[in-house]
Amino acid sequence: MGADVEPRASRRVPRAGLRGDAAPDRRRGAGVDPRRGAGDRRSLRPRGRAHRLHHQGPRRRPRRRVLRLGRGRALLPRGGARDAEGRLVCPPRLAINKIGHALHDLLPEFREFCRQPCFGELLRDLGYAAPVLWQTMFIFKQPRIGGEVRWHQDATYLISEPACVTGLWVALEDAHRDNGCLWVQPGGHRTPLRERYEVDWSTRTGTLHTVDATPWPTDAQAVALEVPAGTVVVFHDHLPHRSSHNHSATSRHAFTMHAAEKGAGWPSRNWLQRPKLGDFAL
Ligand SMILES: O=C(O)CCC(=O)C(=O)O
Repeated sequence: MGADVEPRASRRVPRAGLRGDAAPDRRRGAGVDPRRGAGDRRSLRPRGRAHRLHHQGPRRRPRRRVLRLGRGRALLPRGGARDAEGRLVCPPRLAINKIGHALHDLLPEFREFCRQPCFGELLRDLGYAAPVLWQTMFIFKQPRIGGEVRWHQDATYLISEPACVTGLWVALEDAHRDNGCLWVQPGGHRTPLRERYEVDWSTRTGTLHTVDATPWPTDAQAVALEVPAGTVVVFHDHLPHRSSHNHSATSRHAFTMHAAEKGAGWPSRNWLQRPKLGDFAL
C-alpha cells in the first residue's frame, strides 16, 4: 500500500460547503476537447439539479459535454469513445470516464465502503486529527477506450490551506502497464506545486495557472505502480502522477477518495465546494 507517504501531523483541515461547476479534467487536452457530438445520451439524461457538483468546463474554453445525473453525480464522457467528428463509437456505458464527486454522500454502497475503519485509521496514522472526505470518484478505464491522464498533482485541483489533501486510490481491478496503471515520481511529493486550477465564480470561469516551472518527470524518473485489485495507493497532494491509455483488452477501474483535515482552509477558488453536504468524517 502506498506511494510517497509522509506524516502530516502539522496540517489543519478545511471547512465544508457544496457547490461546484467548472470542473477540471486531467486528461491530455483537458478542457479543450473539441470532440463533441450528439451520441446516444438518452439513458444518461440528468434527473434533477439537487447538488450540482460538476456540469461544464470553463467558459473561456470549448465546453465539454458533462452529463449530470443530479444529486452530485456526474458522468464525464471519455474522449477516446468518440471519432474525429465527435460521434460516439462505442455503447454509451463504455463511454463513461468517471462518476463523481459525492458518491460517498449520496449512495449507501459507497458510504459504507468509505466508512470502513481502515481508511480513517490510515489517515490518522499519517497524522490527521480529524480527516474528512471531500470527494470520491469512480474512474473507468475501459479496454482500448480508456484515455491518458496527464502528469498532475492533486493539490492543483484541490486547494487547501495549508496543503493537506491525501488521495486514496483503490484498485478495483488489477492494474498493469498494458491497461493503464498509475505512474508516479518517487520522492516527487517534495517537488513544488506546478499548477493551480482556480475558478472565478462571478464568471464561472476556470483557469489552470502555472505557478512553478519545474518540469514534469521524465520517463526515466517515473515508476509504474502495477498493483493487484484491492490495493490502496496513498497519494501526497504534491506527488506527480499520471496514467496511460488502456491499450489492452481488460479494463482497469479504480475508486478514489480525497480527504483533508477538518477545519483547514478551503478557498472559494476551488472548483469543488460542499455547501450543502456538510463534513463526511472518516
Ligand atoms: O486512475 C487514474 O487513471 C488517474 C487518477 C488520478 O490521477 C487522480 O485521481 O488524481
